[in-house]
Amino acid sequence: MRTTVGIIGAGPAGLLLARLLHNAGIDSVVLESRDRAYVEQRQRAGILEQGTVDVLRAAGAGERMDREGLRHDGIELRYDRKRHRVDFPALTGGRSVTVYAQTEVCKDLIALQLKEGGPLLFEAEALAVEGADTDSPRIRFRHEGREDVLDCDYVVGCDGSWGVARKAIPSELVRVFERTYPFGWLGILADVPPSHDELVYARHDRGFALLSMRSPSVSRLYLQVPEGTDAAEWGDEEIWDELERRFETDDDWTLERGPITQKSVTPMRSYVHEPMRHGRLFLAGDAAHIVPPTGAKGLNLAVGDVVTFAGALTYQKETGSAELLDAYSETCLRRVWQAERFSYDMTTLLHRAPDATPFEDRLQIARLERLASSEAAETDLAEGYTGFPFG
Ligand code: RFL
Ligand code: PHB
Repeated sequence: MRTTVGIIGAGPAGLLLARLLHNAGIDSVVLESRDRAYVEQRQRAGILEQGTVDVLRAAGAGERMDREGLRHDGIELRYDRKRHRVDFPALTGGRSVTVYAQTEVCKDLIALQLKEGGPLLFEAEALAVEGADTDSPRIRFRHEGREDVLDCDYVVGCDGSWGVARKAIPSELVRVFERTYPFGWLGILADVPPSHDELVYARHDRGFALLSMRSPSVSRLYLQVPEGTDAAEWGDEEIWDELERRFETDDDWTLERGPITQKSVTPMRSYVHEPMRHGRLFLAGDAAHIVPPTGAKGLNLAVGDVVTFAGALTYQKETGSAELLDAYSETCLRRVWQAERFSYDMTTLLHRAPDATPFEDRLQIARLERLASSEAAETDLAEGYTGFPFG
């Protein structure tokens, strides 16, 4: 098999990249180790930045998102039993975000790819990338019990945080920047209308809590839990009781309960792999960087990377110049580090570390009070949340 761009991974990064290349008249093959149902049902991100929405729409993948996605013009910060709303359009010159689940983005892109795009092979596991620093890199992969080779002009590793692509970059050229957090998120899906029409980010002495949603009838909620927690340790009523405590306010706001249909724990990590390119191998999305989910940035960063790659390759095709491809890593990393900073700030603003001192507790409250009383501070949050420009 041979193609122009070999793409490893059919998460949002790989699927959108295949779509963007198809629209630019560049052929590609996507190799995905899991089956289609698994990829379509993996519960993850929920928030699309304005820029991501614009890209999906322009790529012809926005039809259902435009019908079913929920536009959100703000979030609520909750602390000390008080509520403070951050109004995005007012602070950012009209920007907002959209609640449309990653599962739905993936379903839409898979359907389009199978209908109009190049090959998308499920249960095709990439084993290694070879010849990254030559003009003809290859992906060795296993599909239907056989080993095969995909010869490419370029390889893009969109294979997530545990992928194989980045292993093809010689370790002496790599720098990894990393931080783990001593807590994780217990996430639930519940068949109950969200108790608030916008997301609620709550700081509480017992730990962080987040109220989000998947649709007008399905809530998505998260609780900060100690690192290493097993979701099975938490009973359903116990989860609701704890959420209720952390969201409590002085007014008459109440949390509606409903049947919990899914429960899982996500660890929290910040990670950046530099560089994001070696020869003709490019890394995109979680394969190159991880952010803790507090800033809702992961999927949006993946979109930024593949938009940058598709633009650079198109430019090369049209002008013969590899200038933008050569600048890929630097271009992406500028945006990545802004998102790392933002996600770290949101995480440390709202989570309670197990060894937090009373001094740090007071500082968190002071930071929140500052956000609630200064338009400059609030604007900084609104700009970060609605997203930094691509490219
Ligand atoms: P993915 O989605 O992990 O996809 C990688 C794909 O590669 C496949 N793969 C391989 N295929 C072939 N051969 C191999 N050797 C392979 N190894 C792996 C995998 O099966 C998979 O299909 O990475 P991608 O495309 O870079 O997308 C990144 C996003 O998934 C991720 O950043 C977000 O989900 C992060 N995230 C959030 N991002 C947001 O922008 N907004 C949010 O609100 C948000 N909330 C979240 C999140 C992530 C969470 N978890 C579970 C980590 C909430 C949570 C709880
Ligand atoms: C989600 O809905 O899954 C979600 C929303 C906002 C975040 C993280 C996750 O910051």
